[in-house]
Order: sequence, then structure tokens, then C-alpha cells
Amino acid sequence: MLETVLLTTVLMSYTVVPDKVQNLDEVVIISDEGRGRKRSVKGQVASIDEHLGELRNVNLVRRGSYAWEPVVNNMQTERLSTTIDGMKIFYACTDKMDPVTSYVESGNLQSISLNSGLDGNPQATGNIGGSLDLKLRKIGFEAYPRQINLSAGHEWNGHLQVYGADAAFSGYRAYLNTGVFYRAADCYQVGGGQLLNFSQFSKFNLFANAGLRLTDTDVLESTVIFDRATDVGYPALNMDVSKAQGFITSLSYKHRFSGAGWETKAYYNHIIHIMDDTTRPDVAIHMDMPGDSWTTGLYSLLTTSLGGESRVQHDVAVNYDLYYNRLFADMTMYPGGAAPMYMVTWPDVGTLNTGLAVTDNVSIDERQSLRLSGKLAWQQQRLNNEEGYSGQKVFFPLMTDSYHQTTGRIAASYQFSIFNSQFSIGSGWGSRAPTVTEAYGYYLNNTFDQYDYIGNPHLKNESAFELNANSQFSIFNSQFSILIDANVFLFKDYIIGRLDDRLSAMTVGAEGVKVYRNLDHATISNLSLTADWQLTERLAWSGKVSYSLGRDDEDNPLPLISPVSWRTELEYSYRHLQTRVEVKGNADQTDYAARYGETKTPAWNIVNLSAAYQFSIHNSQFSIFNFQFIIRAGVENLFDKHYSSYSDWNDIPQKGRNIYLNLSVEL
Ligand SMILES: [Cu+2]
Repeated sequence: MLETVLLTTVLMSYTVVPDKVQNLDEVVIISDEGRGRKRSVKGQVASIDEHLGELRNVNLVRRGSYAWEPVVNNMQTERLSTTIDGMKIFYACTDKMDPVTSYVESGNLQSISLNSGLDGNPQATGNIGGSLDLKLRKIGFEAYPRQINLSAGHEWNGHLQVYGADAAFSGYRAYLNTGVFYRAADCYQVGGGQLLNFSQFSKFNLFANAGLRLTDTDVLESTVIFDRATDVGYPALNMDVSKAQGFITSLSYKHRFSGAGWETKAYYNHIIHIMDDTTRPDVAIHMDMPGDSWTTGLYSLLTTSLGGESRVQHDVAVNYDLYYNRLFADMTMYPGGAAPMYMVTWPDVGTLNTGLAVTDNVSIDERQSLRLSGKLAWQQQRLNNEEGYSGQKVFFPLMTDSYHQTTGRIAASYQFSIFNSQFSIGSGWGSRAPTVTEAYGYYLNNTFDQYDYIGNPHLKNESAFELNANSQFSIFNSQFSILIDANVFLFKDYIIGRLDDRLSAMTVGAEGVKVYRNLDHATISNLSLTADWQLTERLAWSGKVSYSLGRDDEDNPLPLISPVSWRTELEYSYRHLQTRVEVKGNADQTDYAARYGETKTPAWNIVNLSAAYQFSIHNSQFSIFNFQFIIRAGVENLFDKHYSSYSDWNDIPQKGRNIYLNLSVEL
């Protein structure tokens, strides 16, 4: 009902048809234009992190209010690929305070797509758990001539403010999307009313996407994003961030043949991350810890359909990519009364990576399809900082200053549909090279288990074999449907830190030193059940429950694996109004990884309420006065529960009761 109301507004300009070749497992829509699909109840004003939370396979590790780390299939950054419109970008913090999703703003994006497991998007490398691609907002040619969006939001808990303005212009020759966004918050109150110190942040973002049609078949496109977060508190860590800045830019050329498309994009991005502990009281030794990440690269993607008149059709994509990334981080400690101590924590590692990916979506007949994908990549790494290299060589006398690795992935899945039901089974194998932290990190303190970590340049590649299956059943004219989704990842040479008691810690208060090792094997498996029920024309119910398991080579639980979790929603829609009650929670974390320093997180449940109302003001005489308004309001954590989830770093408590109100206007 609501969908049809909303669809009468602006839909055509942003066609969000999932790319056939990419076989997206899940998409969350961010802009207000892609209506009727999976999206946050806060609309466009929601943060990227809140949008990511809408995806079925995604959890978030939270170290504060800002820059949450996405986890897919219970695997963190090291086992995922995150790209922005296919561009590689790497974070610059040795403590993972800045996942790359923190360098864009919701208003920059059209959607976020997730490919679960080893069947990654063509540009993805090292994606064992999955790949996320953040799709930038592009109005395209010959859409609406002009579109302006203004949005503002306020959340009472922590006085969060969000302001955004973006404009889009579209013609036959050219198009432009541009916007400016600001969001900032003070420290928030946890359940019960206590203030959580160092949970503030502020962020400013500017972006532009432009397209120019050169001929009927040739197009140039360009992107520039500037994003700067300042004064970001990390209550779960010992340090905050004074500046985290991303500059992201690309230029691409698209050519259309008959029945085929070819895109070549060149890009460059630079991330600066500066940690700061000067606002913290009682710091034993002050430290300066900056980090830098530079990436430049290109990809060239050819997509075509083959099969001609025959029943079996192939949608084929071939992608070549090449990138060069440099990561450098250092640390200066200022012990009171003594000379400063200097240390290189990431030894200016240059990684040159190149790969070739092929995917083929085969539609066999109306009921059956097959998807095949594979990628082979080769990389060369060089340690360019002499001081960092010689520091690590003390522990690994046989190490050299240059390494190379070959990684690959291959996946196949088969889909079959009958009546109103769909079945899919798939399998894959893939490997990843150790990250710069895992191979060359130097005395990186991990506040999760209180150990200093040293990288191991002799690590082998980690690999995994994946099996997955899902089936969806619909009954009562598709008014009720159930989706069961299961996957298992069998790892070989799983990379994790293990205690080395011959070494002593450098950080004050650390318990010892861990060195990254390959475990012979490990397992991660996930099972989820989702149900949707259209009770009446106006009332819909949905529910989801999921269960996950992670085990190391000695059958100990792996860290940061979700306990049993659930979420259920009841939604009532009437004309332009949509209201929703949501209950979500986790069971007791009985399977926590004591061996890896994890503590047990107790069960919790919270209730959220939300409502959205849309209306418009026209003046038929002057078509220029045509305003579309959406008001969204809600209460999160209605009963002000004091709780933290298993993925809250060091069990920092979540927000207490929070009332929000936001307004979007389209003119
Ligand atoms: Cu940091």
C-alpha cells in the first residue's frame, strides 16, 4: 500500500536494478529515491553504519559512536573486501578505528551491495567472508532536469545533528550530482542515564559526481569525495582521533558496443588518520600515532551477453584490475622526563596487486540458473622503511624486505525455482594474503585482549572452502514466506595472534606479546531463518533469527562470533503514514572465546518505535513549487535498557533511550 503511494513520486530517475552480472546477495538502499526496498527507518539521514546494519549477514563492531567496523558472516575487515564503486581503498589506522566505510557519507551513496562469501564482485580480492561495494549516487543522463534534496535530523540522546544538501542536474550531454553534509554529536547517555565519556564526533563531507556524454556510445565520469572527521572519541580505546581525512577521486571512461559494455576507471585516494590522547586524563605516556594510506589503481570491466537465439543465455563479465597501495604508520612516545621514543608500526609497505576476474551468469531455462565466478591475483610487497624493516628483522632474522603472493578464488552456485519456492546451493574456494598488520605490524596494542601484537612475515596465505545453501518458500499467494540460509567456511592456515612468552610487552599495562600464526584449520558457520508475513493490506510482520559458530584448531570458540540473535518487526501502513514496532536482541553469549581474551556478554532485548509520514505541496500554476516532505520520528531503546552487544569493543554500553526526528525535503 505504502509502496504504491511512494512510487507515484520520483522513481524513474534512479534505476536501481541489481546488476545481472553481479548477482547481489543483498542491497540496502540509501537515497530516498529507491523506495520500497530494504532501507533504514531513519531514511537517508541514517549513518552508513546504520544502513549497513539493515543487511542480513552484517554485524558491526563498535568502538564508539562513529566508524563501526562491518562484519560479514562473522568475519571482520581482514577477510572482507570493501570497495567504493569498484575502487580499492585501505584504512590508515593500526587499531582499526577507521574502516573505509567511515570515509563516505550516506548522501554520497545510492546503495550498498553485499556479495556473501567467496563469490565476490569483480574488483574484490581477499574476500573470504564477503564483499561490500558502496555504489555512488549518479543521476545519469536525461533524468530529471534538476533535483534538490535538503535534510536535517536531530537525536536527543547525545544531541546528534545531521544536515545535508545535495543537488542533481541532468541533461542529454552532462549530469552532475553534488552535495555537502555535516554530522556531529556530543557524548551519549547509556541506559540508566549515565554519560559515556569520549563518545563524541563530528564529520564534514563534500562530494561531486559528474558525467559527460562524448558521443552516443562514449561517456566520461568523474568522482571527487572529501571527507573529514574531527574530534572523534573512542570510549572503548585508550586514544581518540583528532583527524581522519579521506580524499577519493576517480575518472572513468565507458564505451557501449552492441550488446556489450566496457568501463575503464582510474582512481586515487589518500587517507590520513591522526590519533590523539591529549584529552584523556591520567595518561602514563603520551603518544603520537599518525597513519597514512595511499592507493592508486585502475580496473577495466567488460560485460556482455552471449547465447544468441538459444535458450541458454550467458551474462559474462571480465575484469582486469591493478592497484598500488602504500601504508605507513609510526608512533612517538613521550615518557615524562626522558627522551621521546620513536617506533615504526607499519613499515611503509608498498603493495602492488593485479588480478583478472571472470563471472558467468548462465540462465539455463526459466527455472534454473547457474553462476560461476573466479579470480586470480598476484601481489608484490616491499618494506620501504629501513627502520621498520630492521626492527622486525630482530624477531625474524630470515625475513627479507620484499615478498610476493598469489591468491585466487572460485565459486559456483546453482539456483532452481518451482511454484513459489526457490532453492540455491553453492560452493567455493578462495585464499587471501596476510594483511600488513598480520605480516609486518610492530607492537600494535590490542585493547580487546590487552596484548601487543607483532606481525609475522613468514605467514602462509589463509584459505577457505565454502558451502552454502538457501531456500525460500512462499505460501498463501506469497503472503507468507520463509527464507532459510546456511553457510559453512572450512579454513586452512587460519591467521590469528598467539601468545609468545619469550617476548615482553611495550605498552604500559599490556599482558604480553602475541605473534600472528597460521592455525592448521578453523571453522565458521552461520544459519539464519527469516520470515515475512503480509497479515492484511496494511499490516505486515517480519522476523529473523540467526545462529553462528566459530571454532579454532583445538575446538575453542573463535572471538567475535555472534550469539543467537533475533529481530522482529510489526509494520502498519496507511496512506502516507508508516509505523513500526521492532524488538531485537541477543541470547547469552555462552560460546565466548575466553582463550582469545573475550568476556561473556549477557542477553539483552530492546524495543524501537518508528514512524514516517510523507506529504507534498504543489502549486499547479508554478511547477517550480513542488515540495515532497518526509518526516521520520522514532524512539530507540524505548525502555532505556543498559546493555552492550557481543560486538561492542570492551563491552562499552550502547545508547540509552533516544528520540529522533528528521525531515527530508525534495524540491
Ligand atoms: Cu587509530
